[in-house]
Amino acid sequence: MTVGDAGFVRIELPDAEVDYRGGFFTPDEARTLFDDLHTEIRWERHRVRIRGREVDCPRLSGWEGDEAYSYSGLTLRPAPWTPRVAAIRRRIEAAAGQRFNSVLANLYRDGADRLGWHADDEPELGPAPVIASASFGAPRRFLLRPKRGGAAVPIVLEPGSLLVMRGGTQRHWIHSLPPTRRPVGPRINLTFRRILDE
Ligand SMILES: O=C(O)CCC(=O)C(=O)O
Ligand SMILES: [Mn+2]
Repeated sequence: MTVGDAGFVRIELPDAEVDYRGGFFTPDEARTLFDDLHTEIRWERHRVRIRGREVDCPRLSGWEGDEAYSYSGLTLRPAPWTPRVAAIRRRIEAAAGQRFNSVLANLYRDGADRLGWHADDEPELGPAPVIASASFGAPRRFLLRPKRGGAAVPIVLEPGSLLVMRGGTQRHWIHSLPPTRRPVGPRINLTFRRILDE
């Protein structure tokens, strides 16, 4: 592992660029932001289409941004930026060196809430999407696994941390947020993305 610009640690994975920075937000900021985001985001139970069947997602989600976005067969109409999320976006843009025009927020209410294996590789994100993921609340294990097969690599996403995935990460790897039997409190995650123009 190497510590690079702005305190990011490079997680060395073949054909991927994954950088992690713990303490991107101070513990105080992270606690306050958790409470504010919990109250201010328009949380909904999204439904996705899996093998032709619509099912409830095992978590709550909110979408903010400039453009509509399709995700697992559904088109999401974003809510306007809340001032808090817009301010977080500016800070993350400066650290990641990338502009974002949308964010998917996830609320994992307890250890049963989860997100299955996927890549953020929708065509409208372009060939090498930059995804910046901020975490608040309970720490949870995030897994990355090569698409061609192989062992999963765990990263514990601590509250106040920022994870940035770029380059070939979405093309060559999938990721998930597995459930846990340990008693854990709620966690909020914001994943900033850039939807490219047609
Ligand atoms: O909750 C997380 O850390 C992962 C979120 C994610 O992968 C997504 O929203 O696409
Ligand atoms: Mn994802």
